[in-house]
Amino acid sequence: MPRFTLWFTIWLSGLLSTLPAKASVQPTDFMAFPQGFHWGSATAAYQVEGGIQNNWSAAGLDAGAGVEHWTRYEEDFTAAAEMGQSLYRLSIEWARIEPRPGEFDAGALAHYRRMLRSLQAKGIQPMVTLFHFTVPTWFEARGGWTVAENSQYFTRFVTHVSRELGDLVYYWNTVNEPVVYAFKSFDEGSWPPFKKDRNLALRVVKHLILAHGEAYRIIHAQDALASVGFAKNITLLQPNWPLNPMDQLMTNLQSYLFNETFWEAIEKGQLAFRVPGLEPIVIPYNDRLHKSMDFIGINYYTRYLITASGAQRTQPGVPVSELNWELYPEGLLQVLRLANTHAQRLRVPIIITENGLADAEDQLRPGFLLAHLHAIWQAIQEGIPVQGYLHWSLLDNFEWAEGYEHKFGLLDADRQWRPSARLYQQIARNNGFSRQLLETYPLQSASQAH
Ligand code: IFM
Repeated sequence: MPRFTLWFTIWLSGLLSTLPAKASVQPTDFMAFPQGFHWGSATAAYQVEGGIQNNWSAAGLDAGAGVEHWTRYEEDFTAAAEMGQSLYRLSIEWARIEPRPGEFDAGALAHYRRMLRSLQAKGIQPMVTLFHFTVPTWFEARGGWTVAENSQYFTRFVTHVSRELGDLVYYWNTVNEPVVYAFKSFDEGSWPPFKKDRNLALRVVKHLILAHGEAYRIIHAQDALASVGFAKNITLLQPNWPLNPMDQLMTNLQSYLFNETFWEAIEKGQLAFRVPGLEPIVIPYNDRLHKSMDFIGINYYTRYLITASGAQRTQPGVPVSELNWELYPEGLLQVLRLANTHAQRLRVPIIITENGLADAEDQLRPGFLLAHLHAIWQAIQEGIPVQGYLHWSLLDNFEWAEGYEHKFGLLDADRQWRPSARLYQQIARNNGFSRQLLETYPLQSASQAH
């Protein structure tokens, strides 16, 4: 192909990728979900439990008493069950289980067993996350995820937990939003250990990819039938000026790094990511990594527009959450189409492991919820195998460096149901929703606002 034609084709396909997702399916009178579809919600230990000493509390970002989920889990799970939820995602706090290297706390483990049993008694299947941004202080002191050899400590923890809790768990997430963690903690420097070194961030991505592969094999050695994946944040990234080839180029680079490296490494069992001036991520073929994924977990929140300099912008004048994240439900359909290309290659289903927004007044959440569920329903009509939706979050919680100000919960910290919790209950119990309901709670989306 002549060089000009090649560049023109690349540029044109970049341009076309920025068009709003074309709905292939129109809403029907009742949008039914497949039988057995999982309705649920997600939390993470440090954000809700309270009383945890780890690298965050040591770094001055102490979640304190949390929202006392550690002691109030019974009533929280009762609320989830009443809401019609059948899947609940929680994380196991490594610092509780292994407060000192090699010393495992049987009491903490027994407590998590009680929590898992309580879920099961209420007809809710647990999904357990093993690394959700927090580590014990002793692990951080040894260099944490920046040191390749330290992964052995994580795999020792995974071995212990999967042996002790495996009989109660089918769904596992090895890691949560690994690339977000790597860049917040080691490039942006806003999360512990507050480093600003892009090469370190890339190294952490590499170590987390490899740690995932090991954890996958360890869990499967305990239970061949377990379903093991990881929760990957996928933000829809589009060029700020769709006609500008430099914006397109930077978007492609960021999409690959932030959204696809993990999936690609697992599909091929190897990775070679090279950007001039930065440390490459090179993983030679590794059979423990190859195809180490039983489902694709997606955390979807928003979209960013990417400039040639690499900045991530929010379109001005569009509906946003309290955290200024654009509400862009159409993006979820686009993300699901992208994920489906990987799901087809690996022959695995997809689960939305997180989706939600900060909205204390619950003004946007009902429309947000319905619009995103509508996008999922459309994806399912297109044949994309989405098997579950977990709302972030069941409860208001500790939003990392932002603290407690922003409210993501279906329930508030006093366990009052927000109106959207009732709405979610209605949807989960009916396994779908009517067009009339969808139209009752419109969410003015970004593309409509243009
Ligand atoms: O609170 C976080 C969660 O821990 C990971 N995903 C995004 C959520 C909202 O920021």
